[in-house]
Amino acid sequence: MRTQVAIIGAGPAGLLLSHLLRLAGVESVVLESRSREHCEHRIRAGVLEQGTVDTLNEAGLGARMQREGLVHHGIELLFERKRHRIDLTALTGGRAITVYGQHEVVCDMIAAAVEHQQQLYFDVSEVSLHDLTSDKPWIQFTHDGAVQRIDCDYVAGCDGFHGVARESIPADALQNFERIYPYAWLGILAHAAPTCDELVYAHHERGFALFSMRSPEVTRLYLQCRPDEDLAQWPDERIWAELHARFENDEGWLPAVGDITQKGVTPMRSFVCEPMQYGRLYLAGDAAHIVPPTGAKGMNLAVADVRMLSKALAARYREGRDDLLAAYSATCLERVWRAEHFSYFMTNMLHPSFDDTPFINRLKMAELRYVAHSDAASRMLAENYVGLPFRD
Ligand code: RFL
Ligand code: PHB
Repeated sequence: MRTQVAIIGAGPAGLLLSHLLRLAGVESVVLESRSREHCEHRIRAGVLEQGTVDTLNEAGLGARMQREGLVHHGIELLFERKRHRIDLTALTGGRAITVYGQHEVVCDMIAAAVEHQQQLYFDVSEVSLHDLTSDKPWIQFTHDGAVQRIDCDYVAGCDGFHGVARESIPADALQNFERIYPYAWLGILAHAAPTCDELVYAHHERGFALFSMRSPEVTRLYLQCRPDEDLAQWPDERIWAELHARFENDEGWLPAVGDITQKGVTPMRSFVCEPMQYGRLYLAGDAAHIVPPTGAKGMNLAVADVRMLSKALAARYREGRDDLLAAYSATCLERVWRAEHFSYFMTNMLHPSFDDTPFINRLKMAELRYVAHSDAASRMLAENYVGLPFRD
C-alpha cells in the first residue's frame, strides 16, 4: 500500500485530520487498533470550543452537531453554598461553547469517512513505525491476520497517550513534562433531564463535583475521588448522596436522580512532550499532550493541532512549501502550554486536596471569590474557557 499521509489512531485527531486532508486534496490512510463500535461508544469529553465548532462546520462535519449540540453562553461556579455565573458570551465579545459528546463527533466523522470512501482500517494490531528520519517512512501492521506495509511521505501520530507513535521516538530526542494529580474523577452518565441549562463546577470541602449534560434527557456528572478508587465501593445510592452533599446550596438546586448507565474513573494528568515532531512523524492530540479535564480542553487541543497540521501538509503538497511543517511543533506548543496552564489553574482552584494546608485552602477560596466577583478575573477565565482564537 502507498499513501501520502499515514495516520495512526481514529480518535478526534486522526479522523479530523483525514477529513481536512481530503478537502485539501491530500491522500491518507487511518489505522485504528480498536473496533469501530468501540470508538463510537467511548464516553469522553463534552465541551466544544467555538473554534472547534467552526472547524467542524467548515469541514462539512457539523450538520448533526448544529441540530443536537447544546449552545451554552455561561458556566456556573458553586462554592460557599452559592452559584456564581460566568457570562462567557458577554465577557468574550459573543463567543460560546457547544456541549456535544466527543463520541458523537467521532460517529459523525466515521460516517462521513465511509461516505467519502476514505481509507479507514479498524482492528489493526502490531503497528510499528519505520525510517521516520528518512524521506520514505513506512508503517507495518497486522489486519485480518495478514501483515501489511504502508509506504508514505509523512506519518501523523494521533494514537493518544498510550499509543505507539510517541514511543517510536528515541528518548533522547524528546523532552517530557509531567504532573500527576493526587486525585481523579469518578464520572457517570445518568438517564435524567438536566436541571440546569449550564455546567456547574462545584468546590466543596468534601471534594470537587461537576454537573454537565449530553442531551435534554442525559446528565453527565463527576465527583473528585482517589486515583485508585474502587468502583465497587460506589453503589448508585452512594454516588447520588455524595453528589447531593457536594452540590448543596442555599437555593436548593440539585441534579435530578436517574438510572446510571455508565460509570468510570478518569485519572488526572498534565503532560507535554517537546517537540511534537521527529523526522517525518508529527504528533497530534493526546499523543503529544494531556490536560486534566477541568478546563475541558483535551479534545479542543487535538482539533487545533490537526487543523494546523492539515494546513502545513496542504502547503507542502500544493505549493511545495515546508515552512509551516517546520513551524508545526512550535506553533502548536504555544497554544498547548496556554491550555496546560489554564487546566492546571482550574484544577488547583476547584479541587481541595488531602495535602492542602489551611493556608492553601484559604488561598483557593480567595481565588474562587476573585474569579466570581472581579470583571478582569472572570474575563480571564471566560476567554480561556471558550478558547483563544486561531492565529492562522
Ligand atoms: P484519542 O481519542 O485517545 O484517540 C486515539 C486513538 O488511537 C487509537 N490507538 C491506536 N491505533 C492504532 N495503533 C495503536 N498502537 C494505537 N494506540 C491507540 C486509540 O484506540 C484511539 O482510538 O486521542 P485524540 O484523537 O488525540 O483525542 C483526544 C481526546 O480524546 C482527549 O483529549 C479527550 O477525550 C480528553 N478528555 C476530555 N477532554 C475534554 O476536553 N473534556 C472532557 O470532558 C474530557 N473527558 C477525556 C475525558 C479523556 C478521557 N480518557 C482518555 C480516559 C474523559 C476520559 C475518560
Ligand atoms: C463533560 O461534559 O464530560 C465535561 C464538561 C466539562 C469539563 C469536563 C467534562 O470540564
